[in-house]
Amino acid sequence: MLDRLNKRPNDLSAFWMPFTANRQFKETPRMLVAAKDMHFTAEDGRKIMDGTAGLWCVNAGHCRPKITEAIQQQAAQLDYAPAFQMGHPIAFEFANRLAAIAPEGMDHVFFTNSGSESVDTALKIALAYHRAKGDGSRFRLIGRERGYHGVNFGGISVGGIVANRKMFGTLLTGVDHMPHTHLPGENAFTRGEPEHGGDLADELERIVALHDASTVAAVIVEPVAGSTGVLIPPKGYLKRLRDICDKHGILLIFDEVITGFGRLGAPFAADYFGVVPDIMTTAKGVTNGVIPMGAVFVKKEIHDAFMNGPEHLIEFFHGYTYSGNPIACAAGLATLDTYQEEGLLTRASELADHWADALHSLKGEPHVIDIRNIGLVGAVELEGIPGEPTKRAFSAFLKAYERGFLIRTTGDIIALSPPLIISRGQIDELIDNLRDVLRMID
Ligand code: PXG
Repeated sequence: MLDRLNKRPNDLSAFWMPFTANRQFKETPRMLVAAKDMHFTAEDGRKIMDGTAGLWCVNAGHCRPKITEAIQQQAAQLDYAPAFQMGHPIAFEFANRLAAIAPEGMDHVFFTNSGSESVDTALKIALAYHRAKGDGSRFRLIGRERGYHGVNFGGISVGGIVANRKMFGTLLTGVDHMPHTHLPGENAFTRGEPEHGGDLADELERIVALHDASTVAAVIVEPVAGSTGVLIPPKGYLKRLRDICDKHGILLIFDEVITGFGRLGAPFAADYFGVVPDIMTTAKGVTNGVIPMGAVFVKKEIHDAFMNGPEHLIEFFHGYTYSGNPIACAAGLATLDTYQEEGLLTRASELADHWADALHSLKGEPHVIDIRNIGLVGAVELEGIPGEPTKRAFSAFLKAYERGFLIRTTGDIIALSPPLIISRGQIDELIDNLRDVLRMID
């Protein structure tokens, strides 16, 4: 019988792996079999430092006892309860606890199972909200180039990553995109928020003028774009988007799937930047990445707009079999306890300077053309090999893994987002390793 913890299954073919070069991976698999705090264990027994909190989700580090126990207990007590027209106490408790740490006024929480579902839920709430208010001509959704909002149809429609869109037909109609804010010429090697590009928010005015404000329902952006290589908003940019949306009665959605739960050093990016959206999408860190879950936060006014018709009728025709799943809620409550007991929702602010110093010490190393940082997020952009984009960064990824460090790459950008429990010494270890790797690759 297969010992699942310790042995590689001998046939890798059935599992069609997500966002993976399947054939290449299956030739030389990289298998993880255990994890604790800052480290994975690979199947050959090597410890691998997690420089990316899994996929930006394991904010409290791995296999935290409180979360593990909560899941075990909940699975033994109430494993599942129907999500529609039935309730169970901890879903309400968890929603209350989330609302209590959310930016002011974001009082209501809709549960999903992933970031992609949170995004599609948020877009549907935005459209239905305007209709509920008798403003059904507001049907347009505005995203941004280089935006990542998951992989469902709504998310790829407002998203701005060509590879995620081009294969999949016509997508949603009535969508437009603002330009991205990445200005490598002006802003290279900036620590924190870049000086240049705040005025790119005015492109929203132009798009709104083109379509007429009366047709625009919502604007969705990642406060810090993660997946396309850590694009940090220029100074004043988000505030300006907020003002333009307010002026035209357009809802502002922040996709905080990555930035939520302490990544920037405040509970949410909305807190960090002092700009509160109308709807906020989250997932990942909501359960420390341990159980799939997402949560969409909405302002009271939006929620209340739905609570109008006859009381026996369903107000919002939307939801998932696993919305507010008991085990996910138990994991989420224990995650919030862990974050709060250890001060993790603000710890990145204490580490941010050390993190920035360490990262920016890589300036001048081979291939490095830009370094960006905010909170406990960093990006090191490499010059691509001519005619072979992505190859150089991927070889850095492979070399780092060989040396016991997990990093992420997107294009020729290396992205780092370690668990928020990382020590200063471990930051140095991670960056020193990356320095060695940069010196080793072609
Ligand atoms: N919105 C944002 C802003 C995200 O970053 C999603 C939505 C979708 O979440 P789900 O749970 O459906 O995957 C994401 C996901 C990477 C990477 O390395 C980023 C994500 C997922 C996997 C890898 O940049 N972000």
